[in-house]
Amino acid sequence: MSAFSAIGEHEGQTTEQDEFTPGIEPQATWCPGCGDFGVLKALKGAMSDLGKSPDEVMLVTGIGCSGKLSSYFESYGFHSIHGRSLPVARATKLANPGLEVVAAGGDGDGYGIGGNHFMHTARENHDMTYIVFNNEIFGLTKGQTSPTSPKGHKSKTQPHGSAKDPVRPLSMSLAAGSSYVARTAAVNPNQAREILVEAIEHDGFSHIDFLTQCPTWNKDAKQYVPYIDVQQNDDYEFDTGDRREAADMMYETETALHEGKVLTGRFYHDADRPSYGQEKRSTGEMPETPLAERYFEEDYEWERSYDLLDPHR
Ligand SMILES: Cc1ncc(C[n+]2csc(CCOP(=O)(O)OP(=O)(O)O)c2C)c(N)n1
Ligand code: SF4
Ligand SMILES: [Mg+2]
Repeated sequence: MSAFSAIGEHEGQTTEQDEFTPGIEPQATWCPGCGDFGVLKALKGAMSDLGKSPDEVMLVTGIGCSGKLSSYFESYGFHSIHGRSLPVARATKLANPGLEVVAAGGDGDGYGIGGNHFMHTARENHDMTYIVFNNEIFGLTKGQTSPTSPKGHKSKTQPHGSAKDPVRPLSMSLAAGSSYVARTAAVNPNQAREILVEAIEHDGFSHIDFLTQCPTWNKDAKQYVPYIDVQQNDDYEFDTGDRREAADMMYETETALHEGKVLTGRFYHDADRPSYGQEKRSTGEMPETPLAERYFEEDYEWERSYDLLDPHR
């Protein structure tokens, strides 16, 4: 039995064993009922569906309960600092384009302190998948109001209720330039797994707003059930390839969430837009041999950027 069986697992339940379960910390220590378990399970399932092995994947996380994902998932990993998973993920992809890069963090991490990185990584269409665990709260630091907390939400930092309108993550993502945008929920594991497969396969910046309930610090929050899959429901017909239709659907979805209706699914997909790496390769600015490979060549002659500049021009 896992040494961590008292936390997050029921007595007698065995730890799931697969190639994406690390030997060092096989059992996640999130609280019982935490939505983060759903993300871990869906990610393991998606990687297995795609036939990936741990040494083909790099998972970069921010700080928060969500940031622990990289400890519980077997692959290359980097547990970075609050709001900074995306710059690390971008550098990784540029240095080693062969790696499947996934970045993950919380709503505070990605839509608050790391909002600037989110906007520009989407704008530049870096080829990676970004999972935002959206529990509408700062979980790790014990329940403060986050950028996605609904207006009026009471917490230790906003005891009279938040006076702020929450951010609209899907609309923000589309406006910034993400080429794949979806929302799923931990309570919807099959859809989550399918969406993750699509997002990882997409060549460009894929953003998934992943609704994850926090039963410990956000007791007022919905558990995100019942949910509606917009692709499975005739009331929601729109073209995920049409920016205007996608934008209208996203706005409706974000408004509905705070009225208690949970809409999930694929919202936008532009399969034609070249990724940042493709753009750079087409202009000859990306080296033929990736930086990660050159690093191990002992006699490689390194160029400095100032060597490329003509000072008299
Ligand atoms: C620069 C910096 N500021 C603040 C913190 C403190 N801090 C750690 S996690 C966190 C918020 C976590 O909330 P979220 O990103 O939503 O993740 P969750 O725990 O809900 O998964 C904060 C404010 C920090 N670690 N670093
Ligand atoms: S505090 Fe909330 S988000 Fe963090 S592990 Fe517990 S239930 Fe999950
Ligand atoms: Mg959070």
